[in-house]
Formats: sequence, C-alpha cells, structure tokens
Amino acid sequence: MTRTIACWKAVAGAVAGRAEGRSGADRLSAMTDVADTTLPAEPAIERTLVLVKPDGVRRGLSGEVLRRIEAKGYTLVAVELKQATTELLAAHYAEHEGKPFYQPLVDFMLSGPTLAVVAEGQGVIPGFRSLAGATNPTEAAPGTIRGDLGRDWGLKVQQNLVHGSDSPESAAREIGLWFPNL
Ligand code: RTP
Ligand code: MG
Repeated sequence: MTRTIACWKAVAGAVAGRAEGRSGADRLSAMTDVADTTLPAEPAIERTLVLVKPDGVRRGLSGEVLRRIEAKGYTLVAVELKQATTELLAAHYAEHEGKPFYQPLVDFMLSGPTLAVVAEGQGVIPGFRSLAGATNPTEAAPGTIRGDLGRDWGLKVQQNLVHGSDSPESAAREIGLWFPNL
C-alpha cells in the first residue's frame, strides 16, 4: 500500500512539473526524489534454529511442529534428524552452564534424536518464539506449541518439546553448530 501511494505521489509530482513547464530531466528527478524518500526499508529475511527436542520426536510431534512453522508462512531451509553429542550440547547450552537444570537438560537432550530445523522469513526469530510459547508448558498459552502439546511431567527439567533461537546472534551461532555446512 505504501509503495502504491509513493508511486502515485511521484506521478502526481511529475505531472505538476509538466504543468509548471519544468524539463523532463527535472520531472524525472522529482519522481526519483519522492520514490527514494517514501519507500520503506525492506525488513531483512532472517533465519532461526528450531529444535524438536527428544520428547517431541518420541511423542511423534515433529510433523505437527513443522506444520505450524509452515502454516505460519515461514520457509523450511534445512531439516535433519540428529543424535546430539555432549560436545554439541555443551556449546549450544553454554549460557546455562552452572545452573541447577544444566546437567538434567543435557541428559534429556541426549536421551534420543532431535529434529534440527532452520526456518526462514521476516521476523522468524521472535515469530517462532511466539509459536513455541512460554518455557514452562504449564504456563504456556493455549494456541502455542508448548501450551497445546506440553505439560509438566514432574521431571528434573522441563521437557517442553521445542527450542527456538532468542536473538539474531544466537541464531547465527546455533545454526553454525547444528548445520556447519549451511
Ligand atoms: P529454549 O532455549 O529451549 O528455546 O527454551 P527457552 O529459551 O524458553 O528457555 P531457557 O531459559 O533458554 O532454558 C533452556 C531449556 O532448559 C530447560 N529448563 N528447565 N527450571 C527448569 O526446569 C528449567 N529451566 C529451563 C527447558 O527445557 C528450557 O527450554
Ligand atoms: Mg533459550
């Protein structure tokens, strides 16, 4: 809509210029000036790392998570079922080292295969976090992946089905860890 308005403004400016007897070059410059100053910046296409954690894979929910990502309109760039290693998880969860849930989290993430996904689209990093819902599945809103499909199982760590990168810096780092060839 904004582009259409800018275009019409430019044409209107050029027509006015002809009526005022301005040269073709001046009128072209008027069109360019209007177009340059009114076009909005394109939002950057970004990528995020999504993991369907071992509980999600075990419960047969990988397809449901992919369905929600695609239904939202994001594009799948890479999808791979992987068995995480201690080294990969130490790097991925470095920010949580030393916290009480760190070792239970690593043990949980080693307990079976993980579906690693790179998804792409404008705003996909916060967008997937919205789809995932709050970390604690008991508190996650209905309509979210964790809110609809997760619950507290009384275990040492929250098994909350999915991971999503929380910033562009995290996304770049995590995609490099899970998909070194991408
Ligand atoms: P994620 O990194 O997996 O997308 O989740 P998040 O940002 O919502 O949560 P974060 O604070 O980064 O924690 C990473 C994962 O550790 C487990 N956790 N359990 N008190 C607990 O039981 C607890 N706190 C964190 C969850 O699996 C969480 O997703
Ligand atoms: Mg996190």
